[in-house]
Amino acid sequence: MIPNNPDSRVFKKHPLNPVLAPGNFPPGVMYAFNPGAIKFNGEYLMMVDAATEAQPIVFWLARSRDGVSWRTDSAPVNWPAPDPAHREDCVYDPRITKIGNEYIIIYASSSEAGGVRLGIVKTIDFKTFTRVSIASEQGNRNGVLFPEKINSLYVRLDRPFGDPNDTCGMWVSYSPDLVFWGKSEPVMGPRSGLWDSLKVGAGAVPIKTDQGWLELYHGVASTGVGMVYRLGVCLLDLQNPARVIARSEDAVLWPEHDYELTGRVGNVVFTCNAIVEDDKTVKIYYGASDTCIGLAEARLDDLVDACFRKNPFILRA
Ligand code: BMA
Repeated sequence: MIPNNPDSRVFKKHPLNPVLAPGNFPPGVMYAFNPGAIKFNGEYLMMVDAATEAQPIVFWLARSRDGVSWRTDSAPVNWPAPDPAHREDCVYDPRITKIGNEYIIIYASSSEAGGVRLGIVKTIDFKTFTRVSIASEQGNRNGVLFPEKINSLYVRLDRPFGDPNDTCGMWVSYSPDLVFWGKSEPVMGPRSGLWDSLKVGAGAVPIKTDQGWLELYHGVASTGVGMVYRLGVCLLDLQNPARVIARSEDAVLWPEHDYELTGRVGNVVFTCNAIVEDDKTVKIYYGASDTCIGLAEARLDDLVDACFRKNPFILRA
């Protein structure tokens, strides 16, 4: 497929995409996608969803000096034993937030008996991982921890879906200790007629800017070929992140190439990370078709501007 005018886009996809694929892992890994990513010890580090044909997903680390060529560990992460109250059968979509010298990972903890909940695990060295909590009721995922406390409380975005009447939107919750969570309120929901009309959920760890918290989120539309996952941006109030300051009308990343259109689940681009470089370039390592990982880069200022941009083709009253 010939992409439409890639030069004018906010995000530029790397010409060597996908930069990490199942073939880079030891045999048995069939799909590698949706990593958390961060800079650690002067290198780029990804914690990847690694799935076997048999379905369960484990987390697997990959490291890179230049952010483009990656080497994978020889074995999956030594994940802590499940919480006795919630037996994990499967883990996925880790988001890594650094606070002080700790890396706090919020992920989807799924169990046949207990449904999908948010799990929290922390590490300081990416060798030993310590369980903090199972931090939600059944029916929640896409948990993302802000990089600093607001009004002395930890803050997270999440996506409750336990109630069939829920509109599958993004919420915010607060905690004094990463164990007890509350003060929950909705942030934003799907928008009828747009690319995010079915569901929206948090993506990357929010980036602090002068204009607000920049959040890269995923939006889903239901189409004739099934669900399509794209990425968009919004700005949230620095002191009250439930208040949306601006939200892009257009998606900033969407599936278009073969590796994004077909795979374990086709028509998906999905991010759990955004790395801000010193020169204010933002790198994201995005899952493509739940199968492999692409790299895309944007200028931080352009992402903030995109939050305010209107789509010229929408008919307005
Ligand atoms: C979401 C999550 C993601 C996945 C996406 C598309 O609900 O499960 O891990 O990438 O669906 O399949």
